[in-house]
Amino acid sequence: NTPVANQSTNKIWKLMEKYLPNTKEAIQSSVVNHVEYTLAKTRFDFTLLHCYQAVSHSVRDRLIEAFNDTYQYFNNKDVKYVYYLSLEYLIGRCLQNALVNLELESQYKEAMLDMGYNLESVYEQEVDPALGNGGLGRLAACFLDSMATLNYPAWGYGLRYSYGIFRQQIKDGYQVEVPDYWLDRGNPWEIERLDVNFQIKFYGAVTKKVQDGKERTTWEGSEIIVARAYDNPAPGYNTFNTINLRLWRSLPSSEFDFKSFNQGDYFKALESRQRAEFITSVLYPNDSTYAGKELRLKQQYLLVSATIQDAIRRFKKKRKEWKEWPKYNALQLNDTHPALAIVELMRILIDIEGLEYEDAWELVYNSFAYTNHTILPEALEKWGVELLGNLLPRHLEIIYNINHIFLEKISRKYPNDWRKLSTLSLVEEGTHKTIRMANLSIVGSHAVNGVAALHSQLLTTTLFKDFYELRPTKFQNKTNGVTPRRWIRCANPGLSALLNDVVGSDDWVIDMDILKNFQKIADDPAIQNRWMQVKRQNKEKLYWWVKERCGVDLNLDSLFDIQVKRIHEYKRQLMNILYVIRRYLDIKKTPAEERRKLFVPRSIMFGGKAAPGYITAKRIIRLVNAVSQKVNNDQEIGDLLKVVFLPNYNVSNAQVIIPASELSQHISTAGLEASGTSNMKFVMNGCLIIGTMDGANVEIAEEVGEENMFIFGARVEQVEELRNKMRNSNYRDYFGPRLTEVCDAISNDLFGYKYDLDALLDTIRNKNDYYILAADFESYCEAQQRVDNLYKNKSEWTKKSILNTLRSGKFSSDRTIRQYAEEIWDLEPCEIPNPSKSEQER
Ligand code: H53
Repeated sequence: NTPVANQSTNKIWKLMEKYLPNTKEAIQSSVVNHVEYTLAKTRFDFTLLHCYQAVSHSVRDRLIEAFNDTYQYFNNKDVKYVYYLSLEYLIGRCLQNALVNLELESQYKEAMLDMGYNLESVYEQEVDPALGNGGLGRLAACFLDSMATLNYPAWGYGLRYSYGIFRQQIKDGYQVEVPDYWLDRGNPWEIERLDVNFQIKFYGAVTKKVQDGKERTTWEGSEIIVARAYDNPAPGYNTFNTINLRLWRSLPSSEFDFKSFNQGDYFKALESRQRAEFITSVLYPNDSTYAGKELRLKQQYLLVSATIQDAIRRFKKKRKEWKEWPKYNALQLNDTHPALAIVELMRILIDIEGLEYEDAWELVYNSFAYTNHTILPEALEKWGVELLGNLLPRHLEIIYNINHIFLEKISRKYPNDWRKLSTLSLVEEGTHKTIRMANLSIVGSHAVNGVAALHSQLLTTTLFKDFYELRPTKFQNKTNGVTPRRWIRCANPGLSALLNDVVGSDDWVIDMDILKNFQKIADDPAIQNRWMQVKRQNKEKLYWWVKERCGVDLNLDSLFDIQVKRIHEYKRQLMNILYVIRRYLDIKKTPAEERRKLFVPRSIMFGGKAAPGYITAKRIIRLVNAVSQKVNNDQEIGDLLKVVFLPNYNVSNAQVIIPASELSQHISTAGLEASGTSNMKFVMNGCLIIGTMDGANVEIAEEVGEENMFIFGARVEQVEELRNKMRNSNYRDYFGPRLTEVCDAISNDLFGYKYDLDALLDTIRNKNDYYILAADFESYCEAQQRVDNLYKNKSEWTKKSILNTLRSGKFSSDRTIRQYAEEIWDLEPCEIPNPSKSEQER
């Protein structure tokens, strides 16, 4: 690949230095070029989908210019990088986001309209890349947006699953999972890097040899596959910086099963090639529970090994000494899923680069940091030593080594404290011996953080108490955040225009804190009116969405009350639907002429996926649909109450649902939701929260004021006592009369599906009600009453809605990322000069 002659390469470079112009004509010609030359379409077989593809390619061209320049610039400036390692990225649709961030949306809108296309309907053609389950994956996507926008030199690393999270259909009220082969129409956003491939080894054996008086360990894997890079540019807003999300895909290596080929066993050899491709084929659909499957461990190791090899290759190009590794590299673990990266870097440094153990450890320790996202015991990853030792024998050995050295330190510090030794150990002893990935992550990292103040505090006082006492300065808090670019600017154009007028510019898009300065507008009747109009338009959009997908006609004057999130017992969708039944029964009991006076019309919506194996969660969906069926068809009720299950909740649907909501529910058992992030999106969009003092709700209350929310329920300190009270007592003693009546109605088959629904109720009746639903039910009902009372006063409600938005600045992921960069990564921004500002012809 040597260039033919210097002169001609210079010529190429000169030509490449030019940027695509963004005039209407230039945009149109680039779109048309892609229609003709990339898609090879004629005017006779050209559809809206092709239009989307051509527009996306044309936008991608512009992204690539920025993306190439960005890393070139970073490289020249010799910067430190942060590597964000995550098994999940829930990025959602790309086209609008890219146009907004490149500040080209209006130009494209005009150019497309002039050719007869409405850009919004073009957006609708895009399928969501849904390579994540819920909060953790969406957080990673918001972080990429903020890292790019704040000009941090960053790389996102993940896996390119062929199947993202399943598509949810509702059949006869039950969830049905349909595979999401999101790549079937191609993916115009990614850049396949045919030349970026790394070998990944599995299984095999470890051997020790003495070389020059030193013991050298080598690991020969017996299965070798390849990880290939697919790059996904992530543009910043109001900057030319565009960073990369590099996703790995597993492929067979060329040497793959050479033996079978040579022995003429063609089919056996092909079979093993397919096994290699299978590794990145599907995302595990569990949120906050862990699947101890070998395939999942292979996925984790593939991400980790390819990423570390890539980072090392990049570092080696700098020709620095190894001791400078932490100065140039920060590695952030998004939960314990990529925790093997710690071990993989140790292995390479010791076995391949020949570093001494202690020197290698120092580099690892100073570059790694770990974010914990949950204290739920069922989510904590523990790999059986047999499984781990079989798949990655050398890694298990290194883990034992790390543990040995660590426990020696502990026993020197706390002699004979067996309890401490056994809780701190990386190894959980027992009939089924396991490796605790959280302990490994803590021991191997210089910083450990929780994702909201309450959660971080709980980590240090409960789950990681002993680690905290050992080294308190290691533990930090980084309250989550969400990007205002996607969650206001893209999702809520009406509110964006209003905020532009209030502020006098669109500066709030990169500096949400300035909104605080405009709080006096909350009382202004003209602003309030406009605010209500915006909400009304968003409600209309959702109205049509619901009508089309659920066949339900909502009352636009009703209160839009929404709970959308993964279905989980701790999130207590069950409490919400039991309250809906309560309300239904109360309406029925009230004389018809008094109903409208006493009850505010409500449209109560639920949405979210249940993990395919989580039966209780699936029954909750069944109950919501059973209630919906009954209530929506009850002539007596009319539009006073509607209940809807919104199918297939995902990022693009969230962008319609959230801006339309007036009340949103974040009602987890105190102490169990680490942070929550949709609560932040709702608040930004002027939605009032009904919620418990859990996760980031606590900080939202601090920022917007408790008087602007509907807080209820037990506080975290009270939960254990309430549980103790219920333990070994009959549910009839702890159910209040209101809850009893509701459960009896279900058991008396008012909604049908008695078998499923009784089994569901048994989780609160006969299983000691671990999530203290019964204990919180009364105070929840009271909070709901306060909601009704306030909604009757439109002006007061709107005032609170406005204040929620204006005081939500803290929850921008820009704030979060700045804190990570300054307090954990020690990372400086590096902004590349914007050519549009220096080049007139652009
Ligand atoms: O992570 C979110 C939190 C949320 C928490 C969630 C999460 C997952 O989505 C998956 C696994 C896990 O351990 C935690 O439940 O509270 O907001 C982002 O931090």
